[in-house]
Amino acid sequence: MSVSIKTVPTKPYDGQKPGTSGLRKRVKIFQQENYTENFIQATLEAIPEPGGAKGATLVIGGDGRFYIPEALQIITKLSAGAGEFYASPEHRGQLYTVFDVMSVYKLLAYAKGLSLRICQHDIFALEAMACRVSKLIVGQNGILSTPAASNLIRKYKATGGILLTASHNPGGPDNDFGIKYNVANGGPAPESVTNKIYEITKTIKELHIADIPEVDFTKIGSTTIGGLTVDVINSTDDYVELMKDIFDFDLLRNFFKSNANYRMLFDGMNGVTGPYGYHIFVKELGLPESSVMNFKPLPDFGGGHPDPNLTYAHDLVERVEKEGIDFGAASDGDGDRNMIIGKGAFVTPSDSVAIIAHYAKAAIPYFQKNGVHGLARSMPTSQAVDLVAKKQGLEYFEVPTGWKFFGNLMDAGRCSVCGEESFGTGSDHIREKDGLWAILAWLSIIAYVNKEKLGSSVHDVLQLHYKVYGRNFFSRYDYEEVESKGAEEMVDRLRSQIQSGELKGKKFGDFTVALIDDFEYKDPIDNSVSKNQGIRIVFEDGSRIVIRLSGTGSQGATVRLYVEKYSNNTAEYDADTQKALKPLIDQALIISQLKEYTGRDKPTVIT
Ligand code: G16
Repeated sequence: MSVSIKTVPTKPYDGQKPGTSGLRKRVKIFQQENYTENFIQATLEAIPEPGGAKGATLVIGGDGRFYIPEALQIITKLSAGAGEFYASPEHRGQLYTVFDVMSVYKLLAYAKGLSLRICQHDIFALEAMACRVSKLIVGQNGILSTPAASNLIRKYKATGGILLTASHNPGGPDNDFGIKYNVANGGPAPESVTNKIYEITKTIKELHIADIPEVDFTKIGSTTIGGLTVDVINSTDDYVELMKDIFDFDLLRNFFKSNANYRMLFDGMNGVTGPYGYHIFVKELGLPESSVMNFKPLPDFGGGHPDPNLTYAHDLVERVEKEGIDFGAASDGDGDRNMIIGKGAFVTPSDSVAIIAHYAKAAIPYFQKNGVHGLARSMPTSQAVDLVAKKQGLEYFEVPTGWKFFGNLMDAGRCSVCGEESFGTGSDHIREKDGLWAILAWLSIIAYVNKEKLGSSVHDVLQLHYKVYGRNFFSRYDYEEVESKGAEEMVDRLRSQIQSGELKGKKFGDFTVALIDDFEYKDPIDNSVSKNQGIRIVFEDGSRIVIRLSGTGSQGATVRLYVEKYSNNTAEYDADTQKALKPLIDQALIISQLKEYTGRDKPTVIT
């Protein structure tokens, strides 16, 4: 099939800088003329060497949100058109045919010394053929959870992937859309790539769009358009196969069978994990369909906010308490976050990673086979996992917020389990955090502790852990969509206090400041340095507060205030988190002057 490439003039848009995890904006912004096209073409151009987009295989999919169907067609047309752009920049603006197979044959014949006539047109064609994206692997209906996409990139040795998601942000015509690029290791692109994308978006002038009919992504199968192959695949199969390799599904099935009264409820929050959860819990583990709720991906997530925390997953929380369900779990819009609860028990993500690390080798076949080589957490995450690492004699790392920072450590074999306070938990089986993996890890732990002591609950697992390690009380206060100016001034003021050193040694209530800094991270593998990653105030008793601005919001600024206090007083292990942290939170508000700068006297979400 012959494909013609249209060269379309475009103009740069401001603000196409990818944040913590890709570009996230309101749908209406993405719908502006060429806004999405600019960003996609910039992404294709920024694909790292060797190779760049030339002959690339890209995994494409998203969380089912509004505007994905349109974005899929845009990606296909730009992928089919990208080659010409790279091949012949000096010929930009020309409209000509590429992938004319006859032209290519003629040129090859010419190269071999045969006397076939060849014209300039044929040379363009050959150049283009050598340079464009060669294959897209797309989840059926554009559905791929973020962890499933990471797995596919690794499994099929793809060049990278374009993920269409704004994660936990609400969807629909008036809400958010997002695009992020993942590299060959399956993880989010590092800053070197995202910065390059941003630079290209600032100067982009032309788009190179293949003039091809729309591709039908509803049907599984393979299509070839010019030199581009589009494989539409089943969205869940490869991922479920991976989970079956990692966990002992027979053991889990037997656990539920022999504990017929043990009830679990999974909330897909009408995000992408519904079909994956259904496949795993209902089809594989044999649980009744009533064990899964909100399992149909909807373009607007059913009007909900697909963020698995106590505020937004309130339907699940309510049902677990009301119906006395033993194990409750939820995942976010794109399936990389998770929340674990039990009757009367909420597992903070910080505790979750520590507990999974503690039981990894005992309860999960993947770690029995591969070992546990090191642990890691993001800076604001509580230090509970550090305690596990110390006890097990493992290396551990504190990285900035953003899953991309774990990638190098995992690739170097120095990190096996890691997590973030933002409901992200995962391991080196892929290079994204993985909501369903965390839920299966917890079910494996529950099955394991029940072997030792029948009837052990989520609450019991927490208490057992605190008895060994002590408890790191942790909470995060989010102030969403505040005015950016006030939020930035608040952070600037703290930064100037770091410079002046005026807070060091100062007493706030019962807390004396031991250290204040703006977190900086030097990657131990590639030595890259990431500065200004959050204000850290550590007190003499080891308690800490952290303040940073979110990199994932789409409107105004979101201030995140994190507080942590350690206790090894057994009498406190069952205490209410908010009560235990109140004195520290009060001081955090005084030190930051958050109310004065943002005008908010209450957070939007407390986790
Ligand atoms: C993304 C990143 C996470 C990060 C989270 C919150 O998660 O992948 O690493 O912890 O955002 O970031 P911020 O505090 O800057 O908003 P997700 O689930 O939104 O992709």
